[in-house]
Amino acid sequence: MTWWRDAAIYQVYLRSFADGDGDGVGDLAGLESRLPYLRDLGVDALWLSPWYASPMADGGYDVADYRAIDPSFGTLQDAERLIGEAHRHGLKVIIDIVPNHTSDRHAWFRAALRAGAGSPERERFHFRNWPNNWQSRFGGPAWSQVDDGQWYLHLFDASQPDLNWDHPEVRAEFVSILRFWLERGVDGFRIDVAARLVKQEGLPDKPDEHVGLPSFADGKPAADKDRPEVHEIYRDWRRVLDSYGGDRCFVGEIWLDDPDRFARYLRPDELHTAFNFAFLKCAWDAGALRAVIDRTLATHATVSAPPTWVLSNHDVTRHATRYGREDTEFVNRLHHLPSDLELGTRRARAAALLSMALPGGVYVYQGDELGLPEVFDLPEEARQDPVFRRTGGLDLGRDGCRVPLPWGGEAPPFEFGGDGAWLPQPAEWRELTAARQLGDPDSMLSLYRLALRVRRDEEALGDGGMRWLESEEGVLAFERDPGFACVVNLTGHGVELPEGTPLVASAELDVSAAGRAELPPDAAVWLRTAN
Ligand code: TEU
Repeated sequence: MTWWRDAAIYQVYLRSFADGDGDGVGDLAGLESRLPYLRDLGVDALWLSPWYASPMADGGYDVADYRAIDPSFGTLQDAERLIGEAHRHGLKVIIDIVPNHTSDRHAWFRAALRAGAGSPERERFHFRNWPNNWQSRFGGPAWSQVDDGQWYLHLFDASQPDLNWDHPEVRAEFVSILRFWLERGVDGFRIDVAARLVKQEGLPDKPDEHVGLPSFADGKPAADKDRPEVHEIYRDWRRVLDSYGGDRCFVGEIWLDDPDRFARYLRPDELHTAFNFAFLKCAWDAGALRAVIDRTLATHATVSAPPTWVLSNHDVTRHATRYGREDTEFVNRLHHLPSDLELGTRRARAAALLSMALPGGVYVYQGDELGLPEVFDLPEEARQDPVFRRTGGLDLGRDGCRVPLPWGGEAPPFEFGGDGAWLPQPAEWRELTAARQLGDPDSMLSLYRLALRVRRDEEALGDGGMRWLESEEGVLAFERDPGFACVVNLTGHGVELPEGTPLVASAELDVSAAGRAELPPDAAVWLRTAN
């Protein structure tokens, strides 16, 4: 049994977490000062979004130097201290690795620009004399032209040139980068766009490529995705990782809809875990959720990998907002749709209990524990996501889920640090600060703290199996041994609970005169059952 099989992992989006030096941008000093908060929240590990030296054209997913920390976050020494301090607080540290592309400021890309067409320096990237029809995931063509007329491939922003993974130097370099950080004590890596990296030889046109807005509906193998050779890379990486002891792990960011293709990444000699985006994308609907849960468990059983349960991250509209919409089907474009935040919050509370009760690991994106909603009305000049720019504002992009955390106080920046945060926080967040919620037993934060503590203490939770209990339509009820049940009510009316003692409830239970407890709509409860 290893920690990553059932860990609660908290995603830190560093520049929006806590600002230690007062420049309005989160940093390592800020994170270090909040480690007690994270320990008390009850999570087991942190996943830090990229902290490397970067021009921040894509929030750090554009890496200029994989062995240096961005000065806005701190120094390499600060990072080493952070790893040690996190460990001292009982928290593992997973860092982000971005192997599909570098920044255009990376030494290799600068050398490639200087050296010119036909040079060996250009072979580490995908330079050609003419583009193909591929589109960027952020909108617009996936090719940009350089001064001498050649084009280079970028599946994301033009500032993120794709590396050529057929090049032995690229492969060797990433093994060396993994070693660099393993030697500094990191406990694992989150692999950015893990199914990409390798491209089909000759970079042929894609038959079904369409010009348009970015989309998450890209779950199919293609010339630029899920190539068989990518698995060789992870087998190599796994050997390297395992040589540092068996307790470190990989988590893959894999947007593939086909469960069998997805599971191939989780074979015993590849990645340990991957984000469950099928769950993240699922509507707030009992039938749909049950189908996703069943499929997830079946898929992971074939490879003995633990599932993960993810509700939000730094790329998607926050789930308190998504769940408050009339139609909770996941939408690709992050446009503002009307959302009832009270309803969304009630459902987010229930979803938290559901995700933490299911077998495997669970992810908490910073701010989930405060019930933060998506922020739509950001001033245009504050927006930084390249998606916003590349789509000419037709897609608002992802800044709205990256607004800095409100820690305390009555007005922005809510003790985030400094005079103002890099993205302005809504004034209403005074109701949602961590400080205020700590003092309120009914707050989202109090629910997360209680549930994570129970989850940690409760033998039945975490890794293992589950069994559906009989229930009426619209109710999810399952048992985890021994004697632990979770019931989620997605109907529009109260439902009678099975016998048992409530341990954690997302909403107040109605107790009838006859003594039987009723679970209100859009609520969940954990019960200690008789056996
Ligand atoms: O995201 C990969 C990705 O393809 C999507 O989640 C992307 O955000 C979406 O298609 C945009 O509409 C990863 C990172 O999580 C993301 O933040 C980075 O921007 C991206 O890779 C590039 O490194």
